[in-house]
Amino acid sequence: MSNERFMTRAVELAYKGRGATAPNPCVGAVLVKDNTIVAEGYHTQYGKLHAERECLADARAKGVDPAGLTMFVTLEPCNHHGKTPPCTEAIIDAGIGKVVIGALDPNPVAAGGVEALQNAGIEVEINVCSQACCDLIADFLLWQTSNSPFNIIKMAATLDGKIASSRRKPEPVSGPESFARVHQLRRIAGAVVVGGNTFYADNPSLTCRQDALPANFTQPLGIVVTSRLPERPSDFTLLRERPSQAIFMTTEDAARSEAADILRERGTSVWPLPGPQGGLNLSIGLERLRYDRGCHYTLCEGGGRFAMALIEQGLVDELVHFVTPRILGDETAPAAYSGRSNVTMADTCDFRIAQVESTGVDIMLTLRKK
Ligand code: AOF
Ligand code: ZN
Repeated sequence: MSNERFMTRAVELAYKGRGATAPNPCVGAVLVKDNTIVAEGYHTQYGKLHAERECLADARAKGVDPAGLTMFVTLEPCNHHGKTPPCTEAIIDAGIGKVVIGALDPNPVAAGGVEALQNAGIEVEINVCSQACCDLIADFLLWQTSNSPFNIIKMAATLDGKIASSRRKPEPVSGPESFARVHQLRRIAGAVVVGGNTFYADNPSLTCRQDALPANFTQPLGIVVTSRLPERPSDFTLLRERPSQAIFMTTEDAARSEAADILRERGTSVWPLPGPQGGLNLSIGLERLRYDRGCHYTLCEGGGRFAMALIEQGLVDELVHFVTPRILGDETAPAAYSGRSNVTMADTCDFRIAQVESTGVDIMLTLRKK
């Protein structure tokens, strides 16, 4: 196996911790002997052992002597005493011969690992699969440098880019495997956000529905972004079943209305958002979700206009787009991204494909801003 294959496995392991490590990064590590992976580890949860120590513990449990072996780790080993002692120490003490690193640590407090390892006589190679390893910690970088949650947009569309039939009934577009992946995203999300059109047309519950949810699992908050507040909250599943976990982000005028008071009496929050000409400044709403409600990840679902508004406002850190091999062929059916007019190819919003996965009969594209 090549360096890239080993690092790809480390990246895959790291993603298992996604959601649980916030606001720290997801990190994965593998130990290689004679061109074979002999031990693996990843950072499972905030405050717990780092990936490198998990990997060394796995080696010990399997009776593997790490001395002289090569460790592949997605992030530069930390060189500081934080919640855990420096990983550089553990690597040096274990007698590791070589360390291959995916991305350097952007956290100035923990950085310096490369130098510490080299000073101890360990061979170090950096930037192996660096794009994948940087993508892996894009959330961590954002949390360190801004007040925003990491915002994921989810979209599922037919080959012709449609998200529903023109009857707008809430029918599944993609297959069950894609649906399961969406619920994995809802599981890590502190809040699931939809636009008013989707809320009124689909009456969504915005919950994570998975078989193996832990008993203490907290459902994501349900957020509705709309200038129009519901008059009869009890008509809606979200507001009937968990009113205090729902938040309406709306105009300053609507937030002063009687409908807003009715919602508040039932325990639902109504947050006014500033915005010119009826448009809402969503970045303020998202930041408030992180700061008032501790949401590290937000998941925006549903609504082609809503998705386009987010993209135009630069509020997409990750776009998860499912393509299902079906064609509607109806121009009047709603499109995955809509609401603009008179645009030319010079005005496109451009992305880079970071990952392509098969989810049953569908394809799941993970896209990043270019
Ligand atoms: C992690 N997991 O596997 C690695 C990290 O507060 P601490 O002690 O957990 O340290 C967090 C810092 O350690 C983090 O900012 C990052 O720079 C570095 N590496 N962190 O949470 C890991 N390897
Ligand atoms: Zn560490």
